[in-house]
Amino acid sequence: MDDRIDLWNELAAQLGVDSIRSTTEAGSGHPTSSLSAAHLVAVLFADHLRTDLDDPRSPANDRFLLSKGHAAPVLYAALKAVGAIDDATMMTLRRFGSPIQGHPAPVPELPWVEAATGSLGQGPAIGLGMALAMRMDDSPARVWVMLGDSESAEGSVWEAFEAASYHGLANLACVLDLNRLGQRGPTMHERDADAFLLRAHDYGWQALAIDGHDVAAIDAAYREAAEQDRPTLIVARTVKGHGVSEVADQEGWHGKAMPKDLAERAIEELGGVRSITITPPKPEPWLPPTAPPPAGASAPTFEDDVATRKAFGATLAWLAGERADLVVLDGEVGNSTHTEDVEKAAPEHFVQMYIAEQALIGAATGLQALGKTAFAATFGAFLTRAFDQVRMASIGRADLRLCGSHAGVSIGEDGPSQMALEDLAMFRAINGSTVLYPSDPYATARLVAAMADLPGISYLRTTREATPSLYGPDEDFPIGGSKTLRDGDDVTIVAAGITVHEALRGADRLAADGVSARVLDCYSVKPIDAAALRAAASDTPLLVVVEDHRIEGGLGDAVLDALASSGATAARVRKLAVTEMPGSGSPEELRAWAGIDADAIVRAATSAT
Ligand SMILES: Cc1ncc(C[n+]2csc(CCOP(=O)(O)OP(=O)(O)O)c2C)c(N)n1
Repeated sequence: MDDRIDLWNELAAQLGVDSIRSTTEAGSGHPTSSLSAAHLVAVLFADHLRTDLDDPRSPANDRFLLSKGHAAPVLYAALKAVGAIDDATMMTLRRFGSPIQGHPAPVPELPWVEAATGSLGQGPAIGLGMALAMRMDDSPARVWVMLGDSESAEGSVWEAFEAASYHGLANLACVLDLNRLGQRGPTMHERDADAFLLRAHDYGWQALAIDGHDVAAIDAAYREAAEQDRPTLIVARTVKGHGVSEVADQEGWHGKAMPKDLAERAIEELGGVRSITITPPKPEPWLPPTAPPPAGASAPTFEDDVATRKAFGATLAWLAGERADLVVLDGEVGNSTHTEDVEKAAPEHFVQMYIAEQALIGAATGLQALGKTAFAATFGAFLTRAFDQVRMASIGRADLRLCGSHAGVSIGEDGPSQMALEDLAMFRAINGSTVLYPSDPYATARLVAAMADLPGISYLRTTREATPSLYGPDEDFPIGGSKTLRDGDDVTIVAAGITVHEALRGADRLAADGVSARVLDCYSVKPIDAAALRAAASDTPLLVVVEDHRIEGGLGDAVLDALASSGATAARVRKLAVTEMPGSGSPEELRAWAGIDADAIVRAATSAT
């Protein structure tokens, strides 16, 4: 044991020294946040984080998530100590083109990092998703999440805590680095460990406090966490900048690299540069469960008028029988989004996350990191409150399938608090995203099935009200495509989702007046069918783009972007969209009020021709 204690202490000193070396070389970074966590990380990597270094993505491996992602130098130092990266690579911290970025991000060169962190408060929910994935596969692996104390003011931390105990995730532990200081000064609770212990107990966690620089106590706490029948919080009392007397426990040193002379003194005080290498413990032998064969059932068919949200649920329920890796998460609105169809048909593929959208997206991110095909759904309006989680998932190269129901003013009487009116803009802005907005059940079914195999962040927007089928079960809906539902050469009406039905009504009325209108169903808002739009712009003198979304950033802007980047066009473009604050009313009244119904389309088409 004494040998181990010496090793852990020496390793912690090395992690601290390496954090100082890399940040001083970079001229920026967070050495003091790394020093407070050095003993905690050293004991974890040396004796508790069971990892097959030859197979970093093995589902049998334990996972470590640095929720306080700014302490990345200590993570990179630990990866060096286990031989995953070399010293030279570690020393490229924060350099242009280096995989050793300022905050951890899962780039191909770093398979040991599986989620992006650095926007604080997100690690616990991602860890929860990973722990869920492990439990679904009966894996004996565990998840360790390291949190900052100032970070723990984030509500998203506590959303995840509550969900983790509700789901009985004994394979999840969080280590809270209670170093008293945040970015600009002391935290709300400073050294009050009880503030966190009591809260964790209330949330159904096992919780204990230790001295976060006493390696024997850390080891004992990690062992205890692994034996619990519930998730565990270890509150570790630490000192920010520990071991370096000139900065320890001092304000004003957060996020600052030490100048060279101070770094030299600090390294000397910590006992100098070391080159200890450690071999992490091996994971327990474990074989992934054999996936049941696909049921081979046919995709759902639809009769009468069916809302696209209903088709979404029916398609997922079918997919659950075809794909063992499918997991569907609900934000306690499954009877609205229709994910309840999955809960009924295949409860083992369903996870209830309740009204905690940040935890919903975080958990989906963790599930997909461990190989699950995760779909998450709630009202489109409510996904906006998890936009940062979506943004971070995209930085983390996550494959997320998201569905927002109750799009636009068309939800009617419930009023504006329930209306998704900014969601297209939000999801279009995500790097590499796919944004889909089907107008009928068959388009929905095809697009949902396609989403299951799409990389990156994909978003499906669904409609509350029932709409007639426009297509048959054999119609294809390639991503990036569109459908020409009417041909014409006086005007092109570009629509998606609910406004496709208004566009068809408008086109019929225009036809009666002798105006021939082309109707494009742009079910793929991103990527958009630029070729079809270019053709429309050269064939017809006017494009009327109509959408149930705010005028900023939605379909209209997608059309303009496509035309602008494809070169000049002779056609004029008019955007019909929501420009003022809606209230309650019937869907028809609200579409008329917003100027996005058939009448408005006819007016726009004829006043300009
Ligand atoms: C959501 C979010 N808000 C603000 C920041 C900026 N920020 C980076 S580190 C930090 C302080 C973190 O303090 P703490 O969690 O106590 O970690 P420590 O560095 O003290 O270990 C802040 C405010 C951020 N990265 N994410």
